[in-house]
Amino acid sequence: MRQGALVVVTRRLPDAVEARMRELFDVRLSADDRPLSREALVAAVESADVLVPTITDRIDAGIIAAAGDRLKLIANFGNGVDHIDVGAATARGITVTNTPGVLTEDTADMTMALMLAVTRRLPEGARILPDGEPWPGWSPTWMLGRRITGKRLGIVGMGRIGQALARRARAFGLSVNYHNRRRLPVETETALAATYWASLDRMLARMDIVSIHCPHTPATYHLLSARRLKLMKPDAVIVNTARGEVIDEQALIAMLERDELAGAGLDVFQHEPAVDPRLMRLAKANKVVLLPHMGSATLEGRIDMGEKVMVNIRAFLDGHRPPNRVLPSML
Ligand code: 8YV
Repeated sequence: MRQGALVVVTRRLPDAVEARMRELFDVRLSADDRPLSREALVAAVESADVLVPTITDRIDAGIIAAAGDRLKLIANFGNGVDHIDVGAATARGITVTNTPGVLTEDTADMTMALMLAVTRRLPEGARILPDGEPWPGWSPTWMLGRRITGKRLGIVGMGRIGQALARRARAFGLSVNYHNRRRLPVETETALAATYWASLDRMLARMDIVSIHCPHTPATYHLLSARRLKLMKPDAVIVNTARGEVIDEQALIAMLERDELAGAGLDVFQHEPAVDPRLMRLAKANKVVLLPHMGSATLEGRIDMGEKVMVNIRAFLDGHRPPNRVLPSML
């Protein structure tokens, strides 16, 4: 890697991260924080030695093909890399890194928050007083939600975030169930009091709450298909803080409209940032809670993500293997 390698960052990052990047690298930062157009992204990969993208940049095979010979590292600001064609990058000798581990707890917190928001009707309740509706006072039968203690939680994808959710869920008195490509070691299962279901279908049919925590890969696209969603109990709730593509969103919407599921808490969508208008209508009818991809949105988390990005770039520029390399075989 030549001296004075140019690092191009596609979005604004926390001030502390940008300040440190200026000290460490010859860096071109985003002035206006707008998602880059395809043309702007092409221009970025033509001139950069290192690109720092986010989920808002679609780095497909076409973008990789347009990259200049200088581009050697894509240091993603984020954990999921489904917006990057890692195979195409690797084939061109471009290394890809991500930021695992530092958004685990924040995302698990947000999952619990969404779970409670749906079951205890938080957004609906929180609007009543500010909206100026007359409130005659407490009533034994008004605004009743559903208890989560004693219910069965099914975690789809038991990696770092799934396990962090399991720890929280236990404290809330939920029974923890999970489905994963690989069964966890027995010590981990015991520590989490988690029950493994080899069959996702069977697990779905028994759960009160299902929460998605697997990455989006070709193998998990619409993992929660129309057929599988129909296996769920009509009073069950689904929560997704992973990727919209893991659930067949149209099938989910149709079921929610027909009251074939009790509710959903969604932080991610299949065509982000576009959100299906039918979902908006369901939210207005208080059948779903929608968040604009806020799972990892804490200042601390974003600074930690920036740190990881910088460590990966520094190691790479100094000729070392960056700690958070993503290989096609990992996906
Ligand atoms: C990130 C996420 O903030 O890291 C991830 O995979 O989904 C987000 O919470 C986002 O991807 C930033 O690129």
